[in-house]
Amino acid sequence: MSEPDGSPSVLEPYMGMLSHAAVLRDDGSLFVHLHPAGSINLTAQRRFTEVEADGTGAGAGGAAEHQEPGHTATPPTNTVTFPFVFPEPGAYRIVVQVKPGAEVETAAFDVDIGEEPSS
Ligand SMILES: [Cu+2]
Repeated sequence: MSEPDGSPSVLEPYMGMLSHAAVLRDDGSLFVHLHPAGSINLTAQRRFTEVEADGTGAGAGGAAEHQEPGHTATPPTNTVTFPFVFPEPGAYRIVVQVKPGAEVETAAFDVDIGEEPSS
């Protein structure tokens, strides 16, 4: 996220988290509330961490592994990422809230998750 002059916004935590997001499926069969560090259940969190660990091995990937949401000092950032695995193909809406200043801002993104390519 950026300021009008192009400089990176500094996101402020609110309600204890740097950002809040929701993932909804168009047929109403799924609603998940997410936080950047993951407020999802431990199994999903672990799965994500494993995926990350087995995957591209992005540098200091393991560092965030055992951080507890809301109990760690968050360095200033204008980027948030959410651990989430779409359970199945379909049309989803992702709603993300951040607080780059005094006001909370909300954005919605519609995504179509296709079938996994069969190998
Ligand atoms: Cu939240």
